This record gives sequence, C-alpha cells and structure tokens, in this order.
Amino acid sequence: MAFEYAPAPESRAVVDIAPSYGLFIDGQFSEAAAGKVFKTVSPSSEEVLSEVAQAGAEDVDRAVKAARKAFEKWSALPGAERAKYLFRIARIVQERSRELAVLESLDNGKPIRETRDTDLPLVAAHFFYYAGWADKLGHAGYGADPRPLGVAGQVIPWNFPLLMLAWKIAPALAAGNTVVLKPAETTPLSALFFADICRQAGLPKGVVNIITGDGATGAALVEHPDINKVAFTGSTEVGKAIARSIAGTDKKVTLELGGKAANIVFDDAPIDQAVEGIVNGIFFNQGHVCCAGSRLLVQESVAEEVLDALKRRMQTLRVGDPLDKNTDIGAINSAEQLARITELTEAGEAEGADRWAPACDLPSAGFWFRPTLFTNVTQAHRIAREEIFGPVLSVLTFRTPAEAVEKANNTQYGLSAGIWTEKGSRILWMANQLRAGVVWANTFNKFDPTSPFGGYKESGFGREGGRHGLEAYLDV
Ligand code: TXE
Repeated sequence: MAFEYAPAPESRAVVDIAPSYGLFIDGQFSEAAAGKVFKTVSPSSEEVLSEVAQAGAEDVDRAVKAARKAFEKWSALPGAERAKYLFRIARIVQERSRELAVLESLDNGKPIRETRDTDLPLVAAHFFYYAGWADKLGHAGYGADPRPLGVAGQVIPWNFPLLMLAWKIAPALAAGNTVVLKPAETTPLSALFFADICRQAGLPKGVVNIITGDGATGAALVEHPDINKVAFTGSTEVGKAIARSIAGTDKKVTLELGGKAANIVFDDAPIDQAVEGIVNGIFFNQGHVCCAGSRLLVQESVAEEVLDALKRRMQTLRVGDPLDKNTDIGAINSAEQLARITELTEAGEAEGADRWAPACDLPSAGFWFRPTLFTNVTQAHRIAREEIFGPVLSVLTFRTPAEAVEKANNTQYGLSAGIWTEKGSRILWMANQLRAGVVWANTFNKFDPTSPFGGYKESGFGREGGRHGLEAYLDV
C-alpha cells in the first residue's frame, strides 16, 4: 500500500485573536473617534475573526500628529540605535512566526506552507536587511548625510499583508522616517499584531502607527497635509487617483500597481522545470500576486507537450483549508475578488477562449476558485489584457524570440516577466528587450530584500527593496 504523507493541520490554537482591536496610535490602542468598527472574516470559512476600529479623518490626523512628534527624536537617533530596534523587531518576528503565519493564513486565506515558508521568513529578512543599512546611510551613494523625508503615509493591499508592511516600514524606519500605515480592510490583523511587536521591541511611541479602515481612510491619510511621503501598493485605478490627488503638493510618492506578466517558455527549456515555474508563477498565493505570470507565452513547437504536462500537474494541485499543510491553493481573499475573477473568466469564455480546470471538490463555505487554464486566447481578449488577480492562466503561443518580445510587451503593465531557455545569450537579449521591472530567468516569483522591485509603465514608479528602496525614503 502506498504511504501518503499527511501532516496534521496547523493548529488554530497557536494564535490568540481578541474579539476587537483599536487603532494603534502613539504607542496605544484606542477606539476610533466616531466609534465605528468593521468585521474581518476568514475567507476560508466566512467566520468572523474579530471586529476592528474604522479610522476616520480625525483619527488619521491624530496618528499623523503622533508620527510628526516622534519624528524629531527618531530622526536624530544615531543610525546604530535605530538599527538595534529593527534587529529586535526582526528577531521577534522570527520568534513569533508560527503564530503570525497561522494568523495570516486565517485572515488572508493563503496556504500555511506559503505563510510559513515564504511570507514570514521574508518579513524577518527585510527587517534584518534594512537594520543593516541604518548606520550606513552615508555609504549608500547618496552623499555623506542623506536626510529622512519625515512622516510616511503607507497604504497596503491584502495579498501579502505582513510582507507589504515589511517592505514599507523597514526602509522607512532605517532611513529615520516615522510612519502611519493603513492595512487593507480584508486583512487588518497581522498589522495589528505587528503593532504589538513594536511595543514588545520597545520602539519609541509614535514611530509606527497603524490605522485600520477602508478606501476612505486610505484617502484621508494620503491627502493629509502633514504627510511627506506616500507609499502605495494596490490597484492601478487607485494608484492613479492617488497620483492625481497629490499632484501639486511637495509629497514624494512611490506606487506599486498591477501587472500582467508574461512567462515565456522556449522550445529548448527543460519542460518539467518550466511547468513547475508556470505553476508557481500563477497559482502561488491563489494568483493574488501583482507580478504573477498570468500570461503563458509558449513556443509553438512545444506548446502541446507543455500544455499536456501542465494539465497533468494541475490535476495534482490541492485546493482547500489554508491551515492544512498539504494545501497548494487556499481561499480567494474576499467575495468581491471572487466576483471579479468570475466576471473576467466568464468574459474569456464569451469572447471564445477555451476554458479548462481540473475536477476538484471545493469546500462549501468560504470563497474558492479552481486553478483554471484558457487556451485559444488572442491578444485582444480581456483575459489577455486585464489583471485577473486569481488562479487563472491565459495561454498564447509564439514562433520567434522577436514575436515573444512583442507579445510580452503588448500590455499597459510592466512589472515582471519570466524566461525559460537553456541559452544564456537569449536570456540577456530578452531581458534587455522586455519592458518589465523584474525579469526572472529559469525561475519565477523569487523575492529577496537586497533586490529592487517595481514596475515600468502603468505598473507604477519608484522601487522597493535593496538600496533603491532606501532612496524612496531619503532626501538625496
Ligand atoms: O484594490 P485597492 P482592491 C489589483 C487587483 C485587484 C484590484 C482591486 O487587480 O483585483 O486591484 O483590488 C486602499 N485612497 N490589486 O479593490 O482598492 C484600500 O483600502 C487611498 C493589485 O483591493 O487598490 C487597500 O488598503 N487608499 C495589487 C489598498 O488601497 C485607497 C494588490 C488596495 O486596495 C483608496 C491589490 C483611495 N482612494 C489589488 N481606495 C498589487 N499591486 O499587488 C482604496 N484604498
């Protein structure tokens, strides 16, 4: 009898979620001035996890004032002192990573294997990395004494809640700024747990403030006159609205927006390895990834072979309970996102593309979507142009490298791309031709705190990560 490895599901009991949370302002949790709250639910069960304060303009103002007051002392601290706090935060994240991984999987819906093995290690790595810069800003290549910008207003999405927080808070603090951060309305909990980590690390009050709320809260933060820097990750539509709203002010801004990445497979690529890369490219994190490889461009001569292997592999993907260590694809983050994915996939069928998905049982409660493949896709189809932000892959073919480049670049976006080939010279040529901020070769969705990340075209501007990520928080 074949032995099937079935580890026990991760225990929900490792995380203690309070029935309600306030806003974290000036080192204290407090209710919103208007007393408003909203519920955060687990997308895999629709269970209400907690009730969270809904910040209004008055609360935003209080948080910005706290950050402004804290800025004077924080920016004047020697870099080595700021580094100590960041190192301490990184270590506490490591110590509490099991608890945080379960929390993130509950609130977001992503598989525990991903929160445990990808999100949490990267969160700690970003704090360690930027801690290392805090006393070396004079050596970053921006002059002997680069200055922090002041108070940063940061708005993050729901797809990597804690990791997006780390991308934004770690470089801001290392450079001497203070922050007011707003997590997304469907995933506020890990940011609130992070507030507790700041207290545990003894971070001076007001250096990090967490305000929970919706788009209106985000807009109030971005438009607050005493913010010096806006950092936003989210939809291209909201990114453009933010750019318009701060035009004419002296606020600095970085925007990390949508994508429609091409994952390009040449006929000399090792097929099995490429298939793993295609699967990782689009099904990692349910495809809720701005740099997801959502368009597969496969060379015509191997298209049939690649698609056969891909379908076989997709049949083995397990969709279900995020806390089950066997799960490959978790829950879709919200009913709204599920509706968006459903609408676009229906449009794909209506426009004449062929839809395929492996048979699999989906849980009755919660928000779910089968891993889905579209063939017979043309560049004019909506599913080839618009960001679906779900586990849905659109397949196109090409004959020559030049045609691959032309198709890959035929998009309003320019965040990432992947190339699968044995030829080093082709990788270098393609990487130079592709209008994408990140180009992966024979891998996909690899992240590292030392590398800058960001987009061309409507995928946004500015870079996060690496030395360039520091520049976004310095007057140079
Ligand atoms: O994004 P929003 P949504 C894309 C993806 C997805 C679509 C919609 O295609 O299907 O966007 O997702 C805050 N001023 N991405 O509706 O609305 C909001 O509260 C200031 C790609 O969730 O952009 C949340 O905290 N802030 C993306 C954050 O912006 C505002 C990740 C993102 O929400 C605001 C997420 C306003 N006017 C979605 N309106 C990526 N680049 O990774 C909303 N917000």
